[in-house]
Amino acid sequence: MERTFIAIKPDGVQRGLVGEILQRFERRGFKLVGLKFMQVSEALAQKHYAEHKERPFFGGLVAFITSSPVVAVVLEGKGVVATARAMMGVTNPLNSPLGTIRGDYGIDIGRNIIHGSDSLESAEREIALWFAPAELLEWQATLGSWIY
Ligand code: 3AN
Repeated sequence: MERTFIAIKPDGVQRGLVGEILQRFERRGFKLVGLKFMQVSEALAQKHYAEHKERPFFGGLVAFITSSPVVAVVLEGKGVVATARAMMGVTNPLNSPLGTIRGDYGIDIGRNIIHGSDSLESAEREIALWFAPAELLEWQATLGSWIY
């Protein structure tokens, strides 16, 4: 089943948006398979953003993502990579439609609340970078047996 990597960045955590963001993905029907609250190391940040190494904002990006804790998430479900991106909005919150996470809560491109993998290949790379295999849980809902 398809999986994606999501990070709620320091601005999302500091603004108290963790529950709101997780709730949107849960309500859409995606399944949590990995979830942790963590301080990002310089080394992890540099690897995660390696494709932006030559961009002028690279230093600021690494400094920001390592500045205070983030929530790292792996979601599973049909089409989750593209649908999670659609739910996030576009890179610049000001251009993100209302109803998206960035469009509802963001203003600044450097403080755009959330990261989500942009392709199946990125998802695979980012999940392996952020999570150890044992941190990704295989589980099934058994609601039918105890909700009446
Ligand atoms: P997205 O997160 O929408 O896939 P990318 O991969 O183009 O966007 O950029 C990665 C991150 O770099 C963005 N989430 C944003 O925080 C930051 N970023 C992108 N463009 C700029 C910019 N022009 N100025 C400052 N930060 C930027």
